[in-house]
Amino acid sequence: MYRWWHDSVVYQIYPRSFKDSNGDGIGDIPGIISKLDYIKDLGVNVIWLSPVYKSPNDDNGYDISDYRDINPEYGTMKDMERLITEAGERGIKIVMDLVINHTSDEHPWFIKSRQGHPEYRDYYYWRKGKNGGPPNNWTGFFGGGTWEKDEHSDEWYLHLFSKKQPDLNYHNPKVLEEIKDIMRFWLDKGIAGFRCDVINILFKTTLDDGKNKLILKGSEHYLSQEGNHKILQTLRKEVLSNYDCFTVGETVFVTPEMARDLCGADRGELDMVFSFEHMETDQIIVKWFKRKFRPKRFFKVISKWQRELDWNANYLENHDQPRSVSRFGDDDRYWEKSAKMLAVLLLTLRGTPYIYQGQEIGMTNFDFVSMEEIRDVESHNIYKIAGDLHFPKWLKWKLIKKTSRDNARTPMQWDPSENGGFSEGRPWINANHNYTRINVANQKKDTNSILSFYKDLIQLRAASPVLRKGTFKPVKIGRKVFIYEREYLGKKIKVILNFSPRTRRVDLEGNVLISNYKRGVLDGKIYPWEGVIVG
Ligand code: ISL
Ligand code: CA
Repeated sequence: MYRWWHDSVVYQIYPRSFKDSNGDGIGDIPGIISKLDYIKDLGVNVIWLSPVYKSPNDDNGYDISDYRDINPEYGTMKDMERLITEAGERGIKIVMDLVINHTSDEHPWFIKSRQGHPEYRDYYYWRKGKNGGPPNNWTGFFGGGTWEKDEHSDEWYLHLFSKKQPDLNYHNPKVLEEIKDIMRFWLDKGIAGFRCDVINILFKTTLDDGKNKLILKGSEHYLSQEGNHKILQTLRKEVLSNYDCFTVGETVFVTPEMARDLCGADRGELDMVFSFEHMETDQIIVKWFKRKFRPKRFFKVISKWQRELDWNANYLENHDQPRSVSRFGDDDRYWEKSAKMLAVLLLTLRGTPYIYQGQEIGMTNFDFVSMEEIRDVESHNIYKIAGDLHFPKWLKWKLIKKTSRDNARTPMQWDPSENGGFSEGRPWINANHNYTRINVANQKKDTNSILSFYKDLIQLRAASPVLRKGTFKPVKIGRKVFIYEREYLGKKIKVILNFSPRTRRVDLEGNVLISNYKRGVLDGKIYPWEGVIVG
């Protein structure tokens, strides 16, 4: 059934790095409110807001210590309510980040649990150690083990992420009751749904040792388990179905079959999911070991997901991924052309497009030179593990430089002033020095800018039922050129993308609806890094 969010374009805001309004170097909610007209002008109608809840910021808000209050660094609950209202006045809905696989270890539930409080002990997984070590052999998402010993009780608690992010125990029905109340609390404030953090690993069927493998040992005991489906079905039935809202699940290691299972009309647990396979084509097993980006491999994965899943959540970057123009395009000689070409891909696929803050102006990977500038707990964990494995310093930095999540977390670049106009104070993380060249102010008035091109594409998509509702059919998956066709009620649109710095022949003619080169007709050639829509 067609819903309003099928027509939406979503803009993701990472609040810590978006806009600082009070000079403390930390982005905040009043800062976001001050930029609502900019977001409206871009043409998007949903904001996905990464966590703003109370948190000690071990994982920048993905470690929540109070789900019903706002991190004072970001503002107050009044500010949050004002954001929902003022966004609504501009026709923009707010989607919050629902992080329910784990809480912060500073959440009152965990504090009481750790103290052995009978009501809360079983909110988490506590187990005796084995042979003086942890209860099992599982390994975590941030590298290393997944158990932290608590001297007080001589037991260990489970954490698939950092040790300050203890996993909630959904075998205890009280936990799900708490989550339902939290979701109703926010939906009653008028938000339009949730981006659901690692939503397919909630239920740990057993805590048995995992099979021997290189990463995430033990994941066979918690990845997309039946208990997970039951949780999502309950949340859909008892909470979400009572509101006009949508959910997009972040589902690690999901396959198209799992995704159909999660989003299929019959089960209808989630409305759409972020998959990762297209983000894994330039890595070797884990993202820290890169291999050459091969466009053809990338196109094949994109095409597979377009064909095998009716509705995708399409993205090329987010707060966990490197910047797409640096990773899939050319952030040097063909910076503008390749950023625009990637925009054509994102906004012409079937599914809901998600634009990450700064992507619309072609922000690039950071220009940091050492670990002193890195803020990400994941990066520091990996750097330490590489050190324990006696990797030389140059290799440790090489692992981090291209893959650190901080590549996407440098301050949004608003203008050429100090720190890109993000803050009057010293930012919590260094700005990229290219803010003098790459910023909103330089691009707003330039009809040829990446920002203007995103606006044009978003408008084109809004006016085109073919792009919003049409089918997807691959026409050519070449080594560097990707051609596909969208079709709806007999109307066809072709998209041609050149992931290379060379002009190439394409045996296609037609009227150009939009291209990152100014031209009206397709003349059998596609230019360097060209993205063109022919209708
Ligand atoms: O880093 C990643 C992208 O390749 C993933 O391993 C990511 O850590 C994983 O998908 C989970 O991400 C989500 O949960 C984490 C949080 O650190 C991430 O920011 C969030 O997107 C724990 O809450
Ligand atoms: Ca601030």
